[in-house]
Amino acid sequence: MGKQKGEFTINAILNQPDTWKSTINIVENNKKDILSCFEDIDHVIFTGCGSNYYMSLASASHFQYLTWIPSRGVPASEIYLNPDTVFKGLKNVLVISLSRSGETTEVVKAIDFVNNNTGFKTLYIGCYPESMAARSCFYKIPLTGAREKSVVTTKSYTSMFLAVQLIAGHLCRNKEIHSDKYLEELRHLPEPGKKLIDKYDRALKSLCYEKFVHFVFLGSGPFYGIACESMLKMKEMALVPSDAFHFLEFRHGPKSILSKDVLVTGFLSDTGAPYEIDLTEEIKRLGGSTLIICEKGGAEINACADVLFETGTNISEYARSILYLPAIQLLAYNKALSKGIDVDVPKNLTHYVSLPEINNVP
Ligand code: F1P
Repeated sequence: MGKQKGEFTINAILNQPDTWKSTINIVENNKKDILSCFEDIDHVIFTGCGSNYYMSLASASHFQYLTWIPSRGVPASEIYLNPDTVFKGLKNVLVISLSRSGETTEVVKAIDFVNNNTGFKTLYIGCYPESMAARSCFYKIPLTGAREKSVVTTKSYTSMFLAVQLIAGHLCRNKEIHSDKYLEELRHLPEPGKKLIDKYDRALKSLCYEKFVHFVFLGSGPFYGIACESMLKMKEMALVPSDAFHFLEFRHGPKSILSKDVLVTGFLSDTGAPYEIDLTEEIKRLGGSTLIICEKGGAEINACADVLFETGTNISEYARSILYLPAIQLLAYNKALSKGIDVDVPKNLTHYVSLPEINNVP
């Protein structure tokens, strides 16, 4: 029998909690070596392209919050095109390259630049230990179990991000976080992950995604990088316009696009919830449609959410953010199917971007 439309992608989405288990084993079994990469490190730069640039943003906010090591996410190209804007004034930097393939040209060039010009150490996190990026980095954490047949990244994203979160948990210095509890929450994510994927899958059947022509994703703190990745998934899979903003930024111009055909998804944070709910009420008043994803609803949230996805896990917000992504991966997948798109063959995209040399440029 031939392959079903989108089969590779949907399998990767549905099976991701099993892949998280293998990620947890790899990080925990190699903990000593992995943590040695961070000895005497004062700054961390996360870098990558596409999804993995957005993972860099999410990783930097989680990493700094937990470890108190100043951290930043930058696109790989900025490292060799504008190095002073990334490195000037920094000492003892670890550059962490996030790349599923390890073959993306900008990522490889960024690592070469760091190796040849800075004296800083580099760490590869991705799925291919023999790739150019992995071979050029000083350290590597190969997550071979997270490889995907699909072009768009789903389970590799959440697995690589989980690896970063586990490392941050082990290096945790934030007194507000109980690191043992945080690590336990991460190690148990596959269980609620499975249940939630099932729940989202059923809930999405009653969402009329066909009618929406524009998707907006809002998130603050731990959820901004997740909002950006959601925006990219919607573009790559369903070929629809999509945007991502820090939650409260939506008031400052972007709200002008609102109509009932625009679906605004809000990832509610614990700290910002009152402000985020207030903005969601405004979005409703201005005629937008709303999907709220949060840990727990309530009267106020119910009143402003057209659709509500509750995780209901009792997991702290910095540990549960990857549980929000499968909802959007499934939304994008279903929106694509409703348009007759085969997401396994996404328009204009390849597994990674390989560029020819351009003469006389950095
Ligand atoms: C990065 C990437 C993907 C994107 C696209 C092209 O690849 O930009 O994020 O979905 O298909 O490649 P990699 O560096 O993680 O291998």
